[in-house]
Amino acid sequence: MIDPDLGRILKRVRRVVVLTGAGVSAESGIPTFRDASSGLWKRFDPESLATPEAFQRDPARVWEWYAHRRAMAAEASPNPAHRALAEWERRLDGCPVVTQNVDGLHQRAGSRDVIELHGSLLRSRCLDPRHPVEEGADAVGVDLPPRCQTCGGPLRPDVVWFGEALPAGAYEAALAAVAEADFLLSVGTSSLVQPAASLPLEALERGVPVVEINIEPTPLTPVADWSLRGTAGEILPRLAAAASS
Ligand code: BJW
Repeated sequence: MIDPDLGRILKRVRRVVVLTGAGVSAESGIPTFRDASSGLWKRFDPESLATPEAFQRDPARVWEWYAHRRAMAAEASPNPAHRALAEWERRLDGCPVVTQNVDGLHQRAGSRDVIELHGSLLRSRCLDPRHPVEEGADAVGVDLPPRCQTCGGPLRPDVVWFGEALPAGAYEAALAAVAEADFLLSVGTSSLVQPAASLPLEALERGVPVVEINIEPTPLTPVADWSLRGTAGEILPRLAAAASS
């Protein structure tokens, strides 16, 4: 049951900006980062894997983790949450998806306007930024780390590790999307990692309604206009349907 006030707002929205995190892909079978029972980082210590220093120390170990996650992403399919957003985009004037996920599932569901804040698992790049990014490089079954076709140096996943800057222009594009939106949804993110976690706060400062969808409370919960408790795959299709009814 959707709150009647929220239902009324949904019927009027024309441009929705959606911030997504690992929880959106959980129902596709991809473990989240910080969930107590299934979080990827209970089995793999993030500090030893998702930093540039870790890669310098032991690139093969870091690649092992990413090769495992690439294989998981390749086997996964978009779930009802990804599909609801792609369908919603077709009916609105705009529905940019600002994602912290690196699995490519929004694009595979059909979303066309996707801003990847933390890069993509599906690409690799040389430590030398002048060398071309390699699409779809497959780290499975090759000696790790895979090697740059230009210089033979070690490739790294084209993702953003802690302490690294976001891809050029990505955060600015996300801020511009927030500035143009009349509604912001924050879905399946723990709202802990900056600067992504600041986007809903930017929207609130502009008076744009903010709705959170999460199975657990987060630091955004007390300030969001609505915080809907449940899975993205259950709630997003209902919100999208309410918007078009
Ligand atoms: C469901 C569900 C279902 C489950 N339905 N919901 C102190 C203060 C402020 C900032 C900092 C600080 N110290 C350091 C920083 C900066 C740092 C940061 O934010 N750290 C915090 C941890 C404190 N940030 C950075 O370093 C960023 N860069 C930066 O700041 O650069 C500055 C700079 C400028 C110029 C030059 C140089 C530097 C970069 C951050 C990069 C984050 N990278 C990672 C790895 C990406 C690659 C990879 O995938 O391996 O990104 S870390 C990890 O966290 C990953 C995620 O995208 C990101 C966010 O996680 P997310 O998506 O929220 O997942 P979870 O697991 O945390 O939460 C899942 C949620 O879903 C939970 O709430 C569940 O309840 C819910 N859920 N199932 C709905 N079915």
